[in-house]
Formats: sequence, C-alpha cells, structure tokens
Amino acid sequence: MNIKEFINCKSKVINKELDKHLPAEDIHPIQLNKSMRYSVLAGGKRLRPILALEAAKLIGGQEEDILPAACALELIHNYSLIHDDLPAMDDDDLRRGKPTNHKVFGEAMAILAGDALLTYAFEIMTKIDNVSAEQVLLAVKELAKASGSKGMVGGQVADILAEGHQIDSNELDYIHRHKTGALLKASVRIGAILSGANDEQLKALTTYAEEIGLGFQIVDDILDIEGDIEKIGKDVGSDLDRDKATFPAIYGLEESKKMASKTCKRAKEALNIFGEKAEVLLKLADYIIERDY
Ligand code: GRG
Repeated sequence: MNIKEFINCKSKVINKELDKHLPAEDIHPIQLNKSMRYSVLAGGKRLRPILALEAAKLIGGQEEDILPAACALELIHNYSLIHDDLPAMDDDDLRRGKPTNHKVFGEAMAILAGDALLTYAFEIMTKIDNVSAEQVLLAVKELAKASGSKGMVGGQVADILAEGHQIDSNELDYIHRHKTGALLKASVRIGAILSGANDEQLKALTTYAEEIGLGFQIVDDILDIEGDIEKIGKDVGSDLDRDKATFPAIYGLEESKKMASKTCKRAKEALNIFGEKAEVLLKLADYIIERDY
C-alpha cells in the first residue's frame, strides 16, 4: 500500500463528507457560508480526519459512524488556520497556495468564519450515529479540551507570549504539545473512543499520537528553515534565531532531525500490541516524519 495514494483516496471520502455538512453557498448568510467553504474545501492533507478514521478502524469501528467526528476535527483545524493567518497573529497572505481567508473575505468575515467552523464542529458531533451517548460525550469532551485553553488555544497563547524571548526546552515542549499536538492526539483518541477502545488500546494509541504530534512539529520547523535556506540562501546559523519557538532554534538542525526520527520510532513501538493490523498508522507515522512537502 502506497501511503500517499491512500491519503489521496481517503481525502476524497472526507472532502465529500465535508461538502455535505458545510452550509451551501446560496443560502443565508451567503458571505459567511462562502468564507467557511472557501477555507475548508481549499485542499489540505486531511491528516486529522484520517488519523481518527484509522484509529477507529484499528479498534473495529465503522468508517461511516466516525465520519462526522472526522469532519469536526477538520473544521476545528481550519478555524485555527484561518485565525492563525490573521494580521493580529501570523499575518499570512497565502495558505495551501491560495489567498488566506481574510485576504478574500476581509478580517471581520474571517474571524466569524473561524468562529462558525468551531461551533459547527460541535453541532456535527451531535450527528454521530450507532455509538453510545456516553462514548459521544467522552469524544465531545476530548475535542473541547484539545481545542480550548487546555489545548490548542493555550499553546497558541504560549507561542505568542514567547515571541521575542529566548525560551527553554520545557516551554517549547509545552507550546507544541498544545498548539499542534493536542488536536492530533484528540484525532486518534476520538476515533478510538468512539469505537470502544479499552484502556490498554487507548493508552497505546495516545502514546502513538503524542509522539507523532511532536514529530509533526519538529519536521514542520525543519522544513520551514530548509525552505528559507533554499529560497533566500540564508546561512543556517543566522536562521536558527534563538528567539524563535522552534526545535532547530533550541536544539540545532541536526539534533532536531535525530529527534524527529526518534519520535517516529517511539510512535511505532507504541503500536506493537496491535501487530500487523496497525499497518496504516505505522505508515502514517513514517509519512508524517519523512514528509518533504
Ligand atoms: C488561532 C486558536 C488558534 C490556533 C492556531 C494550529 C495553529 C494554532 C496554528 C497553525 C500554525 C501552523 C502553520 C503550525 C504548524 C503546524 C501546522 C498546524 C501546520 C498545518 O497543518 P497541516 O500540515 O495542514 O496538517 P493542512 O493544510 O494539510 O491541513
């Protein structure tokens, strides 16, 4: 099985489901609906939904039962990207190769589209069928915690407050475990919870998710730096700005690469209890750490 082909194929299923859930562009409020659809349907690897679906499959869950939760995760991810791109945050003009939401719809609409995606995610969670109310409740709690002040928003705040300061490895760890790691971890755990994972299975999948979350961010930082070096020919030393909350800034480029491959190894070891059934999640760990996009 080729993992890139697998991701492309699964993305089509997820995109179809997202399209189905998102409010149509020709109904009121038209501008808001257009703005929400613009960002969500602009591409993206759909890693979070795929992680949820694959964790579920490993435990014996049915894809169609997990799809609403998979969409909810992607909507929250997209809300975070829209808000992260705003002038008050990263002030980015491009996302997934297209103008950012606020560049097309204006800042006010981008803020509101993000808000609407966040809240709509929880509405979609109520549409989960064939799963006990108790499991849905646990999954909702997981999603809320991972998205809010104890998760992604908390990590984003720590990242903003760290700007312009030298931070230590503990702070860096906190930022990334929360800013990016929390939603990736929730993706795996939600798929597992909705499929009735037992404690041992949930613990193994949680370790896997924590490791790939960390690896994802280390690789993201490395790719950013390597991209800059390629684009503007900056020398590595000057780019490893100590005031940046990145792994290469704290550990150096070579050590960061070693750390990324260790996270991948630990992620895969955590799935030993599942044997060959974990093939897709094992390949996804490799894909996340070895990606060159
Ligand atoms: C604004 C509440 C709030 C949070 C923002 C996640 C985040 C917090 C900001 C994103 C900034 C960023 C680019 C972080 C690097 C890691 C990351 C989340 C990259 C984008 O995720 P991918 O690669 O994106 O899964 P696609 O486009 O494939 O969906």
